[in-house]
Amino acid sequence: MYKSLSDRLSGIFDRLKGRGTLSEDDVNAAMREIRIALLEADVALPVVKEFIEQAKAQAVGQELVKSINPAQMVIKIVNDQLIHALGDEPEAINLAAPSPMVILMVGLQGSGKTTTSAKLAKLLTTKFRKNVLLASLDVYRPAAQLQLETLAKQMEIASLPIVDGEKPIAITKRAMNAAKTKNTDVIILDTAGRLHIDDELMTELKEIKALSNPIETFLVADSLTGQDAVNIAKNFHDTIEITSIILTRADGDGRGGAALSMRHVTGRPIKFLGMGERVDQLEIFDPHRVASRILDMGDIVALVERASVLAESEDQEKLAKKLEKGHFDLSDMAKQLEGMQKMGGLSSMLGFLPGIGKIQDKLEGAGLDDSLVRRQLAVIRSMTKKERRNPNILNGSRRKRIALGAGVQVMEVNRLLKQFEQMQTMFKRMGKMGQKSFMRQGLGAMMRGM
Ligand SMILES: Nc1nc2c(ncn2[C@@H]2O[C@H](COP(=O)(O)OP(=O)(O)OP(=O)(O)O)[C@@H](O)[C@H]2O)c(=O)[nH]1
Ligand SMILES: [Mg+2]
Repeated sequence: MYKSLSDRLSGIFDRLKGRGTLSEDDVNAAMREIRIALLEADVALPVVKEFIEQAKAQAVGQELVKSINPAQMVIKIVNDQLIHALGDEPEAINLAAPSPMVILMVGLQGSGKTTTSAKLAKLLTTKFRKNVLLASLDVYRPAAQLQLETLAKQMEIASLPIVDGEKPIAITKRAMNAAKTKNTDVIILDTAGRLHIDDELMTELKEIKALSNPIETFLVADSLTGQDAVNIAKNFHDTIEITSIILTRADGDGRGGAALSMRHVTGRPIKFLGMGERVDQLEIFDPHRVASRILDMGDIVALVERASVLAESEDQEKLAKKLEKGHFDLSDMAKQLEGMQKMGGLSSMLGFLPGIGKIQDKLEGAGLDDSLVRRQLAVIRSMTKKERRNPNILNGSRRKRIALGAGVQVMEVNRLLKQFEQMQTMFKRMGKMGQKSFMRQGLGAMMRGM
C-alpha cells in the first residue's frame, strides 16, 4: 500500500514549527518523497531528476504562509511546477489550414493508432463538423486496413477504398486526390506500427510526411509505457518531428508518468487521452487533472486547492498591478472564476459578476449556477493565449470555434465576452482609487461594493 504523499510530507514537517522559511534540509527531505512519488508514477528517471532540481530551487527559502503548513506549501510548489511542465492549459487540435488538411498518426505497434484515428474522426465529425476521410497505410499487418475500414463503416465516416498490393506512398497520393474531389476537410492517415524504431519504416514515414505535409503529426503512445517513454518520444521526434502527442489507455492503472516524460523530451503538447476502447472515449488532456493523478491519489488535490485559496493574496497583488496598467485580460477573469469554484460554489458570489446579479434568483435553486461557471471556464480555456490577451481579435469564426471547443452555443461565448467588457470598463473607471481596498479585500469584496 502506498502512503500518500501528503502523509509522507506531514511526517517530515511535523518537527518544523514556528519557523518562517523552508530550509534546504527540509526541502531536501521533502524532495526525496516527491522523487519516490514521481518514480512510482513511472516518470522517467532523467526527467525526475531535472524536475526535482527545479522544484528545489523554488522551494528553498520560500516564505511560509501562516495558514498553510510546510507540507502543503511544498505540495503546492510541486503541483504548480508539475502543471507547468505538463503544459499549463489544455491545447486544442490544430485545424488552422485550408482543406483538405492531413493528420498523420504514428507510434509503436499496438499503441492505439488505429483506434485513435477512429476516435479523432468521430470527434472532428461531430464536434467540429468536418468532413473526414480515413485512410490506412498499414500494408504490413494482415487485416490492418480492414480494421480501420470496419471502424469507419460503424461510424458512417468515409474511408479510402482498399486496393490490394498498393504501397503506403501510393495510398497517400490516392487519399489526397480523393479528398480534392470529395469535399474532404481532414484526411487522417493511420500508419503501420513498429515494434521498435526501425529504419526502413522510419524512412517511409518521412516520405509520407514530406508528401502529405500534415498539419498535425500525432505520436500515439501507451500511457502505461514506463521508463522507455523518453526513448520512444525522442526517437520519433528526432526522425520525423511530431507536432503533438496522444496518450492511450489512460483508463488503465498507470498514474500517467509517461505524460511528463514525453512532454519533457519533445517539448510538444499532449492534446488527448484515450480513455477506453470505444470510439467516443477520447478526452482532452488537462494538465491540472493529470498533475494530481501523477502526484497522488485524490486527497492531494483538495489539499492543494485549499492551500491555493489561502495563498491567493499573492495572486491578487499581481492582479492589482495588472489592473493599474489597464491589463486585465481573460486569463485573469478565468483565475477569478476558478477562485470562485474553489471557494465553494457560486451562489454566494454571483453578485460579484456584473450582469449576473439580475438573473441570480432564476439561477438559484435550479442548480444551474455551478455549471455556469464551469461552462464559462471552458469557454475561456478554449481560447488561445493570444485571444485571451486580446479579445478584440475574436471575430465570428473564432467565436464559433471556441463555442465548439467548449461545447456551448456561440451565444454563451458572446455573453461571456460582454461580461468581460463590463468588468474591464469597471476596472478602468476604478483606476488607482480602488487599488488599496482591492489589495486588502480581494476582487470579490471589491465588486460587491460596487
Ligand atoms: N483500454 C484502452 N484500450 C485501448 C485504447 N486505445 C486503444 N486500445 C486498445 O488497444 C489495442 C490496440 O489498438 P490499435 O488501435 O489496434 O493499435 P495500433 O497502434 O493501431 O496497432 P498496430 O496497428 O498493430 O500498430 C486494441 O485492442 C484497442 O482496443 C484506450 O485508450 N484504452
Ligand atoms: Mg493499427
